[in-house]
Amino acid sequence: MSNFELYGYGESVASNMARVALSEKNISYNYNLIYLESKGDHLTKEYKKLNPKNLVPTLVANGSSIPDSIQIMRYIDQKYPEQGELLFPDNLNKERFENLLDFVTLDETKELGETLGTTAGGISAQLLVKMLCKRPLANVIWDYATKHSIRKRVPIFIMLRILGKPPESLCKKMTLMLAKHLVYIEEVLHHNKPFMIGDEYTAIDCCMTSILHRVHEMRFNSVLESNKLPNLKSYWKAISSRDSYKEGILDYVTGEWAPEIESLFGDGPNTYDDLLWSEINKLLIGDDND
Ligand SMILES: N[C@@H](CCC(=O)N[C@@H](CS)C(=O)NCC(=O)O)C(=O)O
Repeated sequence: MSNFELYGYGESVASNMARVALSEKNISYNYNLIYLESKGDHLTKEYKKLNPKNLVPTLVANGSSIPDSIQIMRYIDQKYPEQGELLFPDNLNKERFENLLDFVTLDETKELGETLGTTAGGISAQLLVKMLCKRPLANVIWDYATKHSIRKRVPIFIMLRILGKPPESLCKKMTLMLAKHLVYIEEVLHHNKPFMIGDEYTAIDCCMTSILHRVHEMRFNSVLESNKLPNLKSYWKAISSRDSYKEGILDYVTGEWAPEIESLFGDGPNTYDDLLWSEINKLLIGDDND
């Protein structure tokens, strides 16, 4: 029997971050699937007691609840420093580490698109709406208006459900921000070392595994396989071949998204793939001219 209960959703960037970290630390847990937009399990009274923000993931460890992916990583790393990878090594440049970590976390206090972490959430807006549309409008309005703790999200969710798809301007903005942030990551990885911060695998790489999986899942995968971004290509190859990619992400996919992704893109790339590439090309030429 495990002492840990994890509450999460398969196709959730933050849940994937936490599960990759748990896998890297070789920690087993009982898993509780919390459906988000399609069912609203995160809005129940019971779940809110565990996570007052109504977000996933939450780890319950010996009766205490830890309601955030990065807090979960810090907790398990402190509790088991000797087990698996050390996710927060103390021999590194602390400021650089925290800045990069901040750039790759899914921080609900930041604007969508401001960082790579929030952009990973933003590029799946079409799927989020598809999930919301599985429920009657009245239920969505009632649940979000009366139960969601992050008040600023309430009108956004309701508006998206009414519209039935995200505004084109939002999808374009997220695509442009993705281009900018990925070109920055390409530069960060220019150090010719295997991981984001250098030779050590850290919490930043747990977050990056989840983010790049989302990029892949949303059919922007050509950016992860292109020689125009060679550092990103070899980095993705390295992190996606670790056991934690399968154990923390692939093994937990609910399957709710796959048919919707297919209905959006058929067997081709994301509708905004050309926009992504034209922005990346512009940014790369700009870098060459510097
Ligand atoms: N800072 C939090 C962010 C968690 C978060 O935003 N989770 C999303 C899924 S990836 C969520 O629960 N969304 C549900 C909602 O906003 O209603 C963490 O890293 O755990």
